[in-house]
Amino acid sequence: MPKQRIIMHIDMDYFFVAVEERKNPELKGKPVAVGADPKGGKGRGVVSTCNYEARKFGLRSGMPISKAYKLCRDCIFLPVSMELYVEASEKIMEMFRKYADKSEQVSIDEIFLDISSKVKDFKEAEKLAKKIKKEIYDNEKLTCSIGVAPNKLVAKIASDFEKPDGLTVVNPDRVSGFLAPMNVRKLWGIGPKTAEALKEMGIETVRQLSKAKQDRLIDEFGSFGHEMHLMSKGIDESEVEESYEIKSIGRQVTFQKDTKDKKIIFDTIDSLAKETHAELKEEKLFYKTVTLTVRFEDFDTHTSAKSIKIATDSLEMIKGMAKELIAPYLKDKRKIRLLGVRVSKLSEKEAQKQLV
Ligand code: DCP
Ligand code: CA
Ligand code: CA
Repeated sequence: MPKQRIIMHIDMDYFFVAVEERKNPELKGKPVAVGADPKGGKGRGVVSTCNYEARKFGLRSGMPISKAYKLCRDCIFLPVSMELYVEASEKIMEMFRKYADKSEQVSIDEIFLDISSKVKDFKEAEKLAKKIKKEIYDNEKLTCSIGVAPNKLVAKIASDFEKPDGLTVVNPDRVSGFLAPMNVRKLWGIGPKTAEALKEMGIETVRQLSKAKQDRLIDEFGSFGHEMHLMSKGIDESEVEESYEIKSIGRQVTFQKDTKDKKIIFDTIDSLAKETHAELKEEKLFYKTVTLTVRFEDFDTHTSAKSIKIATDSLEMIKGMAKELIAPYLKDKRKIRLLGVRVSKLSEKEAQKQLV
């Protein structure tokens, strides 16, 4: 029998607004939403998320901002500061990853950790989950909800079970009982349409689904019927797959003295490209986009980028593209203060090889 896996799923609580509250503690305890400007109820766009105080008024992610405004006039609406959330996310994710054999970040605020070899049993896993929650709170002043289970499917459902600031551990022998009373919508890939079709078959809960004949499900839903049958029994063998967290690699340098000297500029591009390329090779990655950053002596900063269709790991290409990108800036009267070279659209393989 394969070794019992222990999987943890962590999801941050009301993430965007939590980060806003941390920045401005006066927001705490008040209904707050992040999203488009409601413009007195006439604004367009949607709510990205809101805190639990705002949820009491019925506000939800994805809700039109005009409707949110009608539901709660006193709600504080903030614009989306994506960079702020990305920065917070990167820090938190790095903290989580160190506890896992393998990790898989699935969105800006959630991650799966395979902790099978890091802990002896589910009791130890629970202790680790508490430790992680404390560490995130102490260091980042943010709360999260954690689910621990024998697989990803159940861990994800468990993290949602006692939100916010929750911790739910589902031992292997508790899996069936845990899932049984839940609505089938909790399972992966079962959206409103599938749920409606199941309802017509008299199936609303996971327990009812687990009792349905597999053949009947396959007749109705094809191969997904088979997956549904497995999920209803709490079976999910999908692995925690390391995803590449590295989004870009680059180097920049501020000159000792602002310069317009072409030789110095080109030599600097060459050495920035070389360092960037070395890290790229180390990570065994390929890129499609090269971005150049130029800051002039008056701090006016420009970035421009060039992309190629097929991913490569060529050093010459980084140098060449960066030099093409610098050309228009060399015509400027001002001296250059800082130069940066960055590669992005990273992948693990060359595009050509991916086709095979
Ligand atoms: N988000 C978004 N638009 C959506 C849903 C989410 O912009 N329709 C963003 C804002 C959220 C973040 O993604 O803060 C994470 O989404 P979650 O679904 O995990 O929701 P929250 O973290 O906001 O709340 P919860 O406490 O329910 O997890
Ligand atoms: Ca969340
Ligand atoms: Ca989430």
